Amino acid sequence: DNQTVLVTLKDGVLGVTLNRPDKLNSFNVDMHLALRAALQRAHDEADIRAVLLTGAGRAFSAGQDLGDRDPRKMTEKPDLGETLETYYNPTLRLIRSLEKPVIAAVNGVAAGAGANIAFACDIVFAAKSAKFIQAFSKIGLIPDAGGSWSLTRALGEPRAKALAMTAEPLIAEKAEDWGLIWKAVEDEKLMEEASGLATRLAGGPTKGLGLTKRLIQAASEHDLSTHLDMERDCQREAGRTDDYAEGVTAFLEKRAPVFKGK
Ligand code: T3D
Repeated sequence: DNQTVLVTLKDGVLGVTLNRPDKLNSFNVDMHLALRAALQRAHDEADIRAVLLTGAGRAFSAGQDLGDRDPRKMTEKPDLGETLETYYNPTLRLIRSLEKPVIAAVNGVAAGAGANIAFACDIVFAAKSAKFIQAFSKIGLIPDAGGSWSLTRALGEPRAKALAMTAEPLIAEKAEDWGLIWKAVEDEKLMEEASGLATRLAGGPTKGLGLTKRLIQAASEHDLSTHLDMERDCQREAGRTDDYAEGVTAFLEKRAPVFKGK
């Protein structure tokens, strides 16, 4: 079976596994399209309330499949702007615009666009043996898949520049210390922890979580006053959900809430 992305749906969690382990889950056109279809499905189906993204084998993803970029087999120089626009950028936009939690379980090395796709996710767990590599500078490229944006926001210019220019591997525990990911966990606990949280969030107040994502992503674009207006509007929406009524009722009845995601 040569599916480049494996998809499961359980307890409201869409499990998405990048599946080209022999190539360290590097991206070819098939894998791009399959990942995009899975993310689009998460947008379209109300019973999907969280996404869990991981990789098969020993890597999360080694970024672009460089076998598909062999200059010795090309007659012209490639237009990589076009490939970003056609393949990487739609995926990045789908992850960021999905108003449901997207959790990454980084099971091994995440290099190039592979690292930056992980950083685009909402909550990133990484196995302690995993490392993140901004491999681009080794081959003369710039950090793409949102990396020059997400690294700078999370780390500030000094660390973002050094990671990008040196391509030095960043180990999972340091990525956690630096605030680039949520948690580095023991390798054997990775999937248990990440899927445990995905399942918990999939049973959460999906609308409220989605509005929370929207607000936090917009925060750095706004001044406080503009953002207070946005919080007002989002809270108005959250306050009208069935889940809010359920949350307060459950609190008053001293029981656990049962959220329906609307
Ligand atoms: O082109 C565009 O559309 C623009 C977009 C660009 C986005 C990008 O992501 S550019 C960056 C591309 N990625 C890289 O430059 C990373 C290349 N890979 C590595 O540096 C290393 O493989 C790793 C640090 C990720 C892992 O090292 P290691 O020593 O654990 O494994 P390895 O032996 O290097 O790799 C194992 C196999 O996977 C090997 O194949 P083989 O020899 O066993 O048949 C290797 O060639 C293959 N592999 C690893 N990464 C890629 C790859 N094959 C194709 N493309 C790869 N990116």
